[in-house]
Amino acid sequence: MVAINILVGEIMMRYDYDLSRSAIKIEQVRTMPGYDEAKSISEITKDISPQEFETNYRIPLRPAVLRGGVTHWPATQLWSNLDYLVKKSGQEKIHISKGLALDFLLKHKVSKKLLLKNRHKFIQTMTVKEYLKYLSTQYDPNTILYARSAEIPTSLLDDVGVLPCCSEAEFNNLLFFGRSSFTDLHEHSGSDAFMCQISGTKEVILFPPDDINAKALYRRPGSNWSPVRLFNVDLKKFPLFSKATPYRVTVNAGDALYIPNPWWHAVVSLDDVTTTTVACFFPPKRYDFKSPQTRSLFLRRPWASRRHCKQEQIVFPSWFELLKKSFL
Ligand SMILES: O=C(O)CCC(=O)C(=O)O
Ligand SMILES: [Fe+2]
Repeated sequence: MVAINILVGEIMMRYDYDLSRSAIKIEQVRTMPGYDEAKSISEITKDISPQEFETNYRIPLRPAVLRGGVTHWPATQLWSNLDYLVKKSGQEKIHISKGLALDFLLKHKVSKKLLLKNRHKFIQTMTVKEYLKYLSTQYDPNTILYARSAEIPTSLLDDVGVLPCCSEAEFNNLLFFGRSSFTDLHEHSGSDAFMCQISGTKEVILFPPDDINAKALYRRPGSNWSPVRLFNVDLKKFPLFSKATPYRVTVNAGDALYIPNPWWHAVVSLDDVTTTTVACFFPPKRYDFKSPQTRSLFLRRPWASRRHCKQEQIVFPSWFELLKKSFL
């Protein structure tokens, strides 16, 4: 069976996936059922103390936007100047994804192994200079090229810093750099994150990771992507989506959005300009075992998760509790 699946996957891989999809616009996302009723999330100032942030947000796993949270990073002053980026990092290589990640996953129903093996089909490598040229003078809204989850060019690393309310956390930083970008509905498989907006404005639609949304977003065990496309929700295929409970927030340049594990979120550019986001991933202070994604994560990766719980002094629930909550 496994061999057949791999073979079918290999054959399907010969066809390009949906490269013809044009850029997703905020107006399309606004047609999503429940968009107008979406709740707002807490807004806090950047000088919140680490203790307050931990007690009110990290431990209860509540999202919040830190207005002006990264204005002290040099990147917020420097990176909207494309000449600066060319001068500083023009010759460095950057990985660019073609099309929408979820198009690829849904169309080919691929395993992670196969996905990695065929990376070259949907990830293109170019220099920062070439990519900037594409964004500024050769941009075509019918071909989505987006530096999604790319490594930050080494020469730009000094332009980003930490967040004082979370300064002890070891961040793993990734870059989202593009124009009219859209990232499909996903969650971070056990990591907390700060979405730090460096230039341009984005809107984020979030859903709490509870049982209602697991059903409404058609979560499949083992996957951190929802198959529901927020820019074109097919209620015939996904009727339970009408039960989803969205939140939404606008993230401006200089803001940092705290996305606790494992909240669902999708991210769309609000304007047609070059935008940069640095996503900082870090280990959570707490896991919520009431969430179906967390239970499934711990059942899938028991030893890594157990070690992590020990390091972070999180109480690891009994196997019986995990199984009971997952299947009953
Ligand atoms: O900016 C984007 O396109 C996606 C960002 C994101 O998903 C994140 O910061 O976790
Ligand atoms: Fe994300």
